[in-house]
This record gives sequence, structure tokens and C-alpha cells, in this order.
Amino acid sequence: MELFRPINSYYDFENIKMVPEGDLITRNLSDMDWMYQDQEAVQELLKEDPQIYRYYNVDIPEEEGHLQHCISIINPGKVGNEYNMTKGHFHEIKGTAEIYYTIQGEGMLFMQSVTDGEPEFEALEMKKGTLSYVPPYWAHRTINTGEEPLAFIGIYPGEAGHVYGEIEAKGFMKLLIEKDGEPTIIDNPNY
Ligand code: PAN
Ligand code: ZN
Repeated sequence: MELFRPINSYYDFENIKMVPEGDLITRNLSDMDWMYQDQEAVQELLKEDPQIYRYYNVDIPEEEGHLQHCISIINPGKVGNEYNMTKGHFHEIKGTAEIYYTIQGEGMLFMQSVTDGEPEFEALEMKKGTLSYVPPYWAHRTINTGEEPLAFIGIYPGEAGHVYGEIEAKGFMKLLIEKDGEPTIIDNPNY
């Protein structure tokens, strides 16, 4: 058996990145433009195509027994009145959970159940120091409601895998918009 060696990663608070970078994945608006409601705002912003978020994956085998971990950073901003957010996904092995630990900024964690029954919805606040548990069978998306980057560590089973297609097509049942200056959860009219 080949032994995997212990490793450290660091979060560089000043430069808002993980060191070493590992596998860096960036998502610009053009990677998810159809996921926002206000398509006029999308067209305007696409001229610059801002980065919405990025995540640094530590290079760990995608195997049972290992713990995948990564640092995600969502830039502050909105598309129309909808806050910057991740695409969102559920795990290919739906019965695998995840821990999020917020290290910077503030936002919300949207979750939607993916059992055979009617989907249920939950939202949790995220701020520096929040340890959030995403139990098995919950799709998850993170949203930055603050003025600085929202950064969090995610830890999940090596074999979990990711499924994006269904959420890419339908979104979550709720949206998070700014209303009267406050983050407000509303029904997704297109769900
Ligand atoms: C996270 C997410 C990361 C980016 O590491 O993958 O925040 O979000 P999307 O994967 O939805 O683009 C995680 O939940 N991994 O399982
Ligand atoms: Zn996940």
C-alpha cells in the first residue's frame, strides 16, 4: 500500500488565498450567468465578467478514508439585487456530509434536501468562527452578503463526488436578495 504523507496548507489572510494553491478553480460570472434572475444586470456585468468565487482544493485522493478539504472564497458583490453565490451542488454519494468553517466575512449557507420526498429548505448564517454542519442528503450553496470576501474551509469524505446539473438547471427553491438594504430570502419564481 502506498502511504499518503501528512501535509499542511495555510490560509493567507492578507492576500486572501490558500498556500500552496493546490488545485485552484475559479468561477466568473460567465460560468454561471444563467443562474441569476436579473438578466439585464448580467448582460451589463458580463462586459467585465467579474470573478464571483474561487476555491483551492488540497490535492487529496478521492477515496474512502480520506478527507477532501478546500478553502472557498466568494467575492463581495451582487448581480442585480442577488448576492454573489456559488453554483451549489449535492454530493454524488448523497449520504455524505460536509463541515464548513467560516474564517472571514459573512454570508449564508442555503441547503435543500435531496431525498425521494418533497425537497425541504434550510438556511444558516455564516460569519467568522461559524462551524456549520451540512448533514447527508442536503444540497448546499454559499452566498456572500457582506462587504469583504467570504472565506470558509470545507471538509468532506474523499469519495463524496459532486453533482451540479440539477441545480444548474433549476436552482434552489429560494433566492437571497438585498431588499431595503437587508439580505432577504424569497421564493425562486423559476423553481
Ligand atoms: C465546497 C464547494 C465550493 C464551491 O468545497 O465545492 O465552495 O462551490 P460549488 O462546488 O458549488 O461550485 C464543497 O461543498 N465541496 O463539497
Ligand atoms: Zn459539498
